[in-house]
Amino acid sequence: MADIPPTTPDEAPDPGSEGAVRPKLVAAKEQWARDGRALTGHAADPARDRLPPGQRLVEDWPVLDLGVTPGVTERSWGLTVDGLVENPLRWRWDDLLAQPQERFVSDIHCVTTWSRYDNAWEGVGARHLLALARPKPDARFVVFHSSDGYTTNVALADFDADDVLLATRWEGRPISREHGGPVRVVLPRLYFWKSAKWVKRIELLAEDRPGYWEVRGYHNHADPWTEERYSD
Ligand SMILES: Nc1nc2c(c(=O)[nH]1)N[C@H]1C(S)=C(S)[C@@H](COP(=O)(O)O)O[C@H]1N2
Ligand SMILES: [Mo]
Repeated sequence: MADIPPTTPDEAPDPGSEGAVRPKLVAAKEQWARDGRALTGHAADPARDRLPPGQRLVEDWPVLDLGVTPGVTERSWGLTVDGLVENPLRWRWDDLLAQPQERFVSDIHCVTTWSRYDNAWEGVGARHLLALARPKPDARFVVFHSSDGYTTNVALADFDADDVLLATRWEGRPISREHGGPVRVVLPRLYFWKSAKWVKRIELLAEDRPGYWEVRGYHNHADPWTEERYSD
């Protein structure tokens, strides 16, 4: 993948963001990737097992991010869906709320080994968004861009699933700012770093473009059931 231009790792955070990227945290996570931390060498089957290999169950909900917290609010939030789509979208908060709202309960699996069961999410379904935006025939990849400067990439086929949401609510309450509110992606079948907090742009592409962790040793696909934690 050396010839694929990586997403600018440090897209500028939006004005009004607080904090700064924590270099020690980034260095530690890069080291985990080099060490192959938490790899068990076993796969598991989501049809039979609940906990993916190498994971442990937690009851609380840890906060994990680069250390930059955007100041985005419902009033200031905006989303662009662009790139290879027939109908680019530009939504403000009211446009998002005007869409059909879906609920989905799913488990979180973070590559740092915690998993959390039964998270009740509410928001707009990725399939609904894609039906409005209409990907062009050559669109095959998606990059999520966030207000803190973070990016992450997935295959369009992984975004285009019935359990993927642009989530605004968790357990019946607005998603807190530290967990990516007002709007975050929830893509439960992949490790949680693919679920962009504070999402502001969804870009559809013909070629894949690795995001922040994907250029720092983390797996491009990130299936927890086959331990796609790190790139080779
Ligand atoms: N915008 C943004 N989204 C992000 C991140 C980030 O740093 N910035 N970190 C990712 C990682 S590594 C994880 S594990 C989850 C953590 O989400 P949480 O803090 O709500 O648990 O968010 C993911 N999405
Ligand atoms: Mo993570």
